[in-house]
Amino acid sequence: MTGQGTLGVAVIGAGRMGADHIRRLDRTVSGARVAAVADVDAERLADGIDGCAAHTDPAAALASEGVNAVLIASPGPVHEEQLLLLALEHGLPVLCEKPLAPDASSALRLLRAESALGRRRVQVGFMRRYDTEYARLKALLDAGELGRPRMLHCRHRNVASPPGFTEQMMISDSVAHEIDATRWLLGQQITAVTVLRPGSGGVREPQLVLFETDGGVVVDVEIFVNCGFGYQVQCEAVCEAGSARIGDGHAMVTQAAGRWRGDRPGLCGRFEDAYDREVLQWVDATRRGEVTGPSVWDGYAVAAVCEAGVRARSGGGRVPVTLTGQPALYR
Ligand code: ISE
Repeated sequence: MTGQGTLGVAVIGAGRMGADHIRRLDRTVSGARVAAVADVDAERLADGIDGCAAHTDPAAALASEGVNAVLIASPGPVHEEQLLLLALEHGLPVLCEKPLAPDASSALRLLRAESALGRRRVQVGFMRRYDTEYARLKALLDAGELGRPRMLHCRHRNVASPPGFTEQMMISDSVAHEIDATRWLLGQQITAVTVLRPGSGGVREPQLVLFETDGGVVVDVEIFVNCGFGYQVQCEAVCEAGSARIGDGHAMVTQAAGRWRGDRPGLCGRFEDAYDREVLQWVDATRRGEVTGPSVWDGYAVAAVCEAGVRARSGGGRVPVTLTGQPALYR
């Protein structure tokens, strides 16, 4: 689709993220409508949305009237099959929630399939790039005012992880954001990963994940997915001539009885705007016939670093990351 008309989006998979995107497309983002939903709970989710078809089968949702783009929010392991069918066989533009694929070889197959097509169809949902604070930090680093970056110190803390969240997912689901943010902020590739797991026993956290980049920058990430005290995502860039930190955010500061207090937003509050901006920009670009956001190459590079991180976590020490050559389509 190019230019005019409302984008009819089929949302595939309507768990927490998918349901959130359905609401966003229906109520917040202009220029698009939810034309179909595919999920076991599709009837309920489509209820009340004008002209929205409900299916359990993604292929049936795709065939619904008025569908000309797809938002995939299903679990990572089924992304390859759905992307190959939807984006690469039917040529539909897709916004695919992270992870692009559960492992590097699956991501590599998608990379090869899209580059054989010779045209970008897929955007990967690394939404931190759409966060105002991250964007300001990136602009500052790009401007070079602080000199070259030497280190990034990142903290990623969740109040509690959902049921079924494994230790491996601390890397593939949570640190995946810092992997993408590191590559994007620095414009460099991650070349090695080390994971330190202090303590002993079952799920050991917080853990420290270290990246080395091809530009000589070292990045540390504290990942703590059951910290119990608040959602915190911080990043401090230490450069040759200064440092800059984001993520200290608080919604309101109260002063009373000789004390001050700041309220910390939760996951949705913290990144709500970023998700809105991500989906809005995807809709706008898709209507112009373009794909502008994080690419399948980014999704593949993150998957490769995650895989190295998972090996490093299970006793692999310092694990190097080797990427395949970057296809011309993504340069
Ligand atoms: C979750 O999948 C997210 O994307 C959140 O942004 C992150 O904070 C959380 O750790 C992940 O599990």
